[in-house]
Amino acid sequence: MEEVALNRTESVLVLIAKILDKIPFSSNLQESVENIRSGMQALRPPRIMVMGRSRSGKSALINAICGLKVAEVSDVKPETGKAQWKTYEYDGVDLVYILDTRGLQEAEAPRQEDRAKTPFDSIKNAITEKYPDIILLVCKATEVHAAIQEDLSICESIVKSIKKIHAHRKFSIIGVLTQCDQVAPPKADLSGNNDKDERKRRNIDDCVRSFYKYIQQKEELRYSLQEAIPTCAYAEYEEGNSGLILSDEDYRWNIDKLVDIMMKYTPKERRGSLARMAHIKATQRTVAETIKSACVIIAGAVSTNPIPGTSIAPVLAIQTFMVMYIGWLSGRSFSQETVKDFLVTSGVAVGTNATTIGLADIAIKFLPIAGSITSAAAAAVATQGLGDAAIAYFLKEE
Ligand SMILES: Nc1nc2c(ncn2[C@@H]2O[C@H](COP(=O)(O)OP(=O)(O)OP(=O)(O)O)[C@@H](O)[C@H]2O)c(=O)[nH]1
Ligand SMILES: [Mg+2]
Repeated sequence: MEEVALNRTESVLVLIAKILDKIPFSSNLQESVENIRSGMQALRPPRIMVMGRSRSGKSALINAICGLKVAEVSDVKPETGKAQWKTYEYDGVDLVYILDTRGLQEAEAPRQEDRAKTPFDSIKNAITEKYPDIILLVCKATEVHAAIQEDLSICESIVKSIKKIHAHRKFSIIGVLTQCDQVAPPKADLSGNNDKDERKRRNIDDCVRSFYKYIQQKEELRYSLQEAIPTCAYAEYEEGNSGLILSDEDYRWNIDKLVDIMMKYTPKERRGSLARMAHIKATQRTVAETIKSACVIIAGAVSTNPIPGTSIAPVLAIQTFMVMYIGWLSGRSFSQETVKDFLVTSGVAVGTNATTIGLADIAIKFLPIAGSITSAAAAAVATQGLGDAAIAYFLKEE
């Protein structure tokens, strides 16, 4: 019975929550408890709000950050429709939630398809429903001086609404200058060393300074503005859904720096999901190690306590959670399937049929006495071994 229940993702989380609740506050396990709790909180993709004029390169930027073609880059006509949180996925797994507020300049004009009176209302509905983790304020480098004041005024009223609705939340605004390859002189190389290249970079720096200054002039934006950064997002991708970036056609510039900045200003408990989205192995590994260490400590501590209301071994629940989590960090789904895949493919469960493998198999492999472990040390060692194997499997260096 327990196994059936545990096969469901939420049941694992419920079990873990029960285990953590039983641990007395202010014990020396508190840090590990907190790390697991914030790990659980982070189990949703990051929410990124992208504001910018039509054709400024918002969709291209999202793709460049993910390193995948998740968003449709519009070729000629600006897309219309209501602003809503959209899920972008890879391989059928949710990666990131984007609120794309297209065409700021048109924001005041009513549109028929939308039940809300104006696009501004529909943006307001979306942000009432869910607050953004981070806001990217996008402007095409060559349009910095092209009447962006009005755009910024609209951004300001949107940000004001977010602050009113989600008063207790903190969020950061990052200014992103896009399409910097288009800044004069035309043929210069963004990372090159000759005079022309340097002239291009100086021009880009000028654009960044102006952009930053313009944003700062808006009071509501000033306080949340962290940095402004120039980028180029241009790249070609494989055909089909969520195609991978083609390395021969990868002209991205400064995107890694943008992701670093996003990481820096994202609350700690949300960094894992950001690293997952942007495929940053180093951060994924750091977060995985933190979760693993916490799980090892908690597994050792609770190995002899039964979970109230079930006869499942707490160590088993913690190990399952840990493997699911490390798999999730690598971009898989947070599910039993991910655990099965690891057990079968990594050779941990040699000779076991992939379709029938269950938690009992994990227990047999890693717990000296499946279901009723009695030694804290053995539980910790088994969990450590499993965690290391999962990190090696899901987050191996390329
Ligand atoms: N040269 C160059 N072109 C870019 C870059 N980023 C985007 N583009 C091009 O700019 C055009 C618009 O890009 P999108 O990403 O669709 O712009 P958007 O802001 O999402 O547009 P809407 O969804 O219509 O509001 C496309 O033709 C892109 O290929 C860049 O960094 N460099
Ligand atoms: Mg777009």
